[in-house]
Amino acid sequence: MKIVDAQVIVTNPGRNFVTLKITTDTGVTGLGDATLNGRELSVVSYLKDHVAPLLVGTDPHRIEDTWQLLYRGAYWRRGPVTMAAIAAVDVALWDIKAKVAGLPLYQLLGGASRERVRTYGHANGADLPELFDSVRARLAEGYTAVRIQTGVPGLKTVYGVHQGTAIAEADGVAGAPRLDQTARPVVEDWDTRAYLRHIPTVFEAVRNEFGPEIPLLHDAHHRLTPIEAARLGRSLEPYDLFWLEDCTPAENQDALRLVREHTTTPLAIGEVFNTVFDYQTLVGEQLIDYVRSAVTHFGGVSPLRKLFDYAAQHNIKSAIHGPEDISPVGMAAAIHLDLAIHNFGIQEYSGYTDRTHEVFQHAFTFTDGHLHPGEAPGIGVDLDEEMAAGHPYERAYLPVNRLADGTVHDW
Ligand code: CS2
Ligand code: MG
Repeated sequence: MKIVDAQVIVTNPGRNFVTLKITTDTGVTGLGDATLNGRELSVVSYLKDHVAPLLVGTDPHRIEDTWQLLYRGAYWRRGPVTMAAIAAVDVALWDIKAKVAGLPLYQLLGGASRERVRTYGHANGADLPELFDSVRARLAEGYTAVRIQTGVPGLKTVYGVHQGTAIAEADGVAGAPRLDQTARPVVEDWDTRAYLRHIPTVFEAVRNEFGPEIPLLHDAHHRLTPIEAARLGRSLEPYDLFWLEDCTPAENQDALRLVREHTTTPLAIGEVFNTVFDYQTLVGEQLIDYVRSAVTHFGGVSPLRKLFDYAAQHNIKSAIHGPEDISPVGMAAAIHLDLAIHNFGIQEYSGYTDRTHEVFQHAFTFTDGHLHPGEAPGIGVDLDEEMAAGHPYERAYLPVNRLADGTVHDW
């Protein structure tokens, strides 16, 4: 079997998605997600100009060899662009292998370790009444675990909440970071002291309203120093969080040691990480509880499986990044992996616009807050190319974040 074509398809059925389609001489095709939110076209070029010519003529069954060739052979290793491109190839090749075997991908990864995959959804509100409505909406959709993000008094716009309107309602997609279609980043504002004062009061109110059972999560989105993060973790302990996410910019892995020493709130990190090397200290010293990398940004199913096996030795669980900027192709790959591994924790899932479900027809299903990859051979996603072409790329940025004096802060 040989690869005869590798095409990159860009479509915007509500937001930009980049998909690699690999075609073989037997007519079997495979899809991989290469979406890097806000920097999409860099991965398109990486794939089209540099990777596709290397793939044509090679054996699609040699997934590990192709992965190593693209990773080591480029000499310039790691980084989000490189690893998103490699991820797309890896997932497309797994899709082909599983289709040839006539099995859903999870069967090739060891088979199901559970009946279905628990997810969490996003609840957002500028203030408590709006937040409570949003939590109720997620519960009504069937979610059994909810991430809580709110506005902070005195700040106009905060991550997860936009201009006094819960993003879920504004964009029709739960938790979607608002993209500025005029192609300038939205500027949000930030005050760490105000945030640290406010957040424990929000969790107290949510627990009073919704009770002790429901798992609650929170994303600090890389904005705190280690000592601030330690304080937040400690102040949230009475509210029994499922996790506190990205409490510091975690590329400094040593920072988490201090956080860990001061709080028993579980910690989740890693959506911006690309390789196992980003986790060496964090996993090796058991400084975190959940690894957050996405199939799409971590080089694919092959290396993420290896990370999960490494994490398992340290009692750390999976929590694959699954916002709506991971396409249904990347999401499907994640769900197969979730179903197969033993140390599954939870899967993030915010749903997609109706148009996205039309463009990417998928076998995976969402019922009662749980996902299942379905039984279609491969990863179980088909891309309607004609429809995709009807929704062309639009330049869009993620927001940026500034302090009151204008200083750029982590977003
Ligand atoms: C977030 C993401 O889902 C999450 O936990 O941190 O929404 C993140 O902001 C986006 O994926 C950025 O593209
Ligand atoms: Mg996050």
